[in-house]
Amino acid sequence: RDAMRGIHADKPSVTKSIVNHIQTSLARAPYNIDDFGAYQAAALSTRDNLIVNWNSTQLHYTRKAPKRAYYLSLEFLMGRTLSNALLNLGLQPTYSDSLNSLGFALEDVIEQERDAGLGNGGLGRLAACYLDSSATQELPVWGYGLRYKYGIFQQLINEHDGSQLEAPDPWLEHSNPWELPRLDVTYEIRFYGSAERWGDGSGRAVWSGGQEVLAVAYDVMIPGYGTKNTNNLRLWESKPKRGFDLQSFNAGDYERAVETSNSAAAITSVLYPNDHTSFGKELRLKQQYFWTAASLADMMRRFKRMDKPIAEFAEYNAIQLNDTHPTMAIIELMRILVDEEEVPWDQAWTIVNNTFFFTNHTVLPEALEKWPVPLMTHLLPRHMQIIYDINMLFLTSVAKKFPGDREKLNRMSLIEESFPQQIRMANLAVIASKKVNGVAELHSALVQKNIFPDFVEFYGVSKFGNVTNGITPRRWLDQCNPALSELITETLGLSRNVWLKDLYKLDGLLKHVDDAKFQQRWAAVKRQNKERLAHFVEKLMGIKVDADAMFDVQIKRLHEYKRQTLNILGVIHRYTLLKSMTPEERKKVVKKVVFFAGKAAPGYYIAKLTIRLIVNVARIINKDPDTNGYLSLFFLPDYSVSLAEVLIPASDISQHISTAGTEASGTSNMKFCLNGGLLVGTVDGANIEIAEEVGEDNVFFFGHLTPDVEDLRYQHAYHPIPVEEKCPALASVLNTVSSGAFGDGGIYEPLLNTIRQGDYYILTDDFDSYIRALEMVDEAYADRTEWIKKSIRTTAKMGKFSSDRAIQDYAQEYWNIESIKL
Ligand code: DL6
Repeated sequence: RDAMRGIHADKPSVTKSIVNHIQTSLARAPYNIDDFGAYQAAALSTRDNLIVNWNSTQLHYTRKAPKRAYYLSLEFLMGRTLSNALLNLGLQPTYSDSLNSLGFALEDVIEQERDAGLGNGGLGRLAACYLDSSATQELPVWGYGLRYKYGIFQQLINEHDGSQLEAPDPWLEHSNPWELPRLDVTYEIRFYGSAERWGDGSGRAVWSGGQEVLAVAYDVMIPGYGTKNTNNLRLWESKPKRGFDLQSFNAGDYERAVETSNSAAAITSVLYPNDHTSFGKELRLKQQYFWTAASLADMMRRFKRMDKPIAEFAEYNAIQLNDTHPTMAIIELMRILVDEEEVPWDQAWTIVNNTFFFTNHTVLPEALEKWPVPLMTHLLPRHMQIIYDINMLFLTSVAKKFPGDREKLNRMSLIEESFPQQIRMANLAVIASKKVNGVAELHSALVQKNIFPDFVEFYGVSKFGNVTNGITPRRWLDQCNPALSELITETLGLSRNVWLKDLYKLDGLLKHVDDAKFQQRWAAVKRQNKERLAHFVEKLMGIKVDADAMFDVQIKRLHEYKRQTLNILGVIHRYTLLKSMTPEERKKVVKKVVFFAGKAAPGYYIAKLTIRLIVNVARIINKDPDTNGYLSLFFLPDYSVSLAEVLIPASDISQHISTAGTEASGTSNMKFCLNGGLLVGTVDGANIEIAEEVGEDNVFFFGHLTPDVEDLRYQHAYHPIPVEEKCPALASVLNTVSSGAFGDGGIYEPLLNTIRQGDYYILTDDFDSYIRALEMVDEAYADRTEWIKKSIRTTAKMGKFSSDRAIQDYAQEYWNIESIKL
């Protein structure tokens, strides 16, 4: 049947299709092809298969005309596609066989693919997991994003001083086999110009003039696992509407002639490399409007083809806002409804209110987006009018409910009365959305209590909810850890298809926890993954890594709140202790290899200084003959999805040590635990729910709790106690760094001073209990059998953290959509 549908599913037809692509698409001779050529041909052949399923799915959705959900995200951190596509199509063994017969190994071919790095970190990777789960659950969900020409920058480490350097990521340099350019799907997007109100009380206006830019669609196929359903991620590229300005060209002014076309193309040229900070830059607002306007025009076109009355828009469309970045979509939908569809204002607002859903992903105030009113007025004059109108009506209703409470009006207003005035995008997202959610229980509670308390009071608590994040077990177990997946399948006695789609089935491992043979096999898989990582590091850095040692991993964006600084100071503490021991004493210490990886935003000085400290501490420790064999340290450059896929299966323990109440959820914590790694962490984000599932005796918790943090900060600000007094162990580590043990200590003073003065992220208060937690980790690791049991129990209880569960929560509780099987 597959062959009849045009799918290459058996070895002869796969081989034939690969050879065909080598000869035709690549115009090369099959005997003269390298691994990269083999990757290109295998990818094109896989793409043929995806296209068949994708076409049938889209046709099926159009025929069935169900309610659809759209996931609007400025970031989709997809990583590599070939291995994932083959896994989801169930064709990995066939392609492996075919490539073998052509003289290639699938593993080497897969390695040739460049990561699609269209995201900064957790928020973008979450979006990618949700696409995988939506397709797997056969839900009619599309993603909408931007096709950045340059993804997240490439991170290099300066050989001389150990600091981070950034280089561009031209990921589209070689053509991208996973996208389908849709030159037939284009929209004209306007910027600037002027807006004239009709003045008839209808709220309508005409927006004209300014600059028009073309949005061109590129479709990325998203195959579900174990289903033919293949969803779509539509990414927009900006192009000039007309080639270049011929008049200027003819007059000999070539620079001017290409100026407008360059400015149009610039909109989608690069991903902003900051997470958790908003800088209010014009180009970023242009990106946000360009993307949301093109996406809404596209949805509207699709809806109109259904021939339904416009009043029913929200019955057929749900739009999820991934953080505040897509909030302009709200205003754009109002504009389309009121100005173009002539829907009365109140009815338009009701439609908007039933269409949008908003997820908040951080409590850090610097991430709450605000746009200067003068910038919005200049760039999008009609949208500014609409924002004023919404605000006026909203504040009237607030004033009615809370008469005389001016302070409340000030706080809830969409406009902040600063100089210049600023538009508060989070407030706008809340008032326009049907539901607002956080991404883990604690975070959702903080969203209600600390970020939007006035809105909870105004609307009632039912508007606010929680959807704890999840991860796809296809990529984050089966694909990155095939040996463990195999062992689980065999032990559960279930087909892989079953438990990978119902992760709660992992629970069945519990009855094997005490089986010595199973424990040995479990340990052997971990060992194999550690050797793979050791090999990788040796190849990359030329240093041998002892796979017998405990592997301790912290991989995430560099940020003060994530406290990589606490970790590196802990490493220095351990190193100093080891140095002070006799050789005999050292032999009793658990051997440990510490890995860090992560990028710092290019303008984030303190985060970059932390990287520099880690790299320079590593240089000293790794060549110290006294401690060699007991402690080594690596900073692996250029963290990416693909690097995570090697690191995560190899970890014994991973660190998730944010100041309590600052990490919204975290998702790498889930990935480590799913792969049988244990967790040392604070009582924060999803760590809490992981501990609830796996049992607190399988997690190493430490540190102050969220309610203490405010008080401690107050204390630091008004009654500071010197570090020497509060935490002598930490003071001694800080002095070691200052004294130049890891290169010129003066360089690190600004970093150390964040702790000595103010200590906003409360390292002084948590250091002792952090070190105690690490000691407990050492003790637990010394008893290998108990450790392995903990590891098995942890994996067994990870069912809740599948992104399939999370996406079902959204589908049922928020979007109200149903699956439709192809
Ligand atoms: O929800 C996904 C992810 C969480 O797991 C992390 O805890 C959180 O820090 C991250 N938030 C962001 C915020 N960026 N913005 N805006 O990336 O979201």
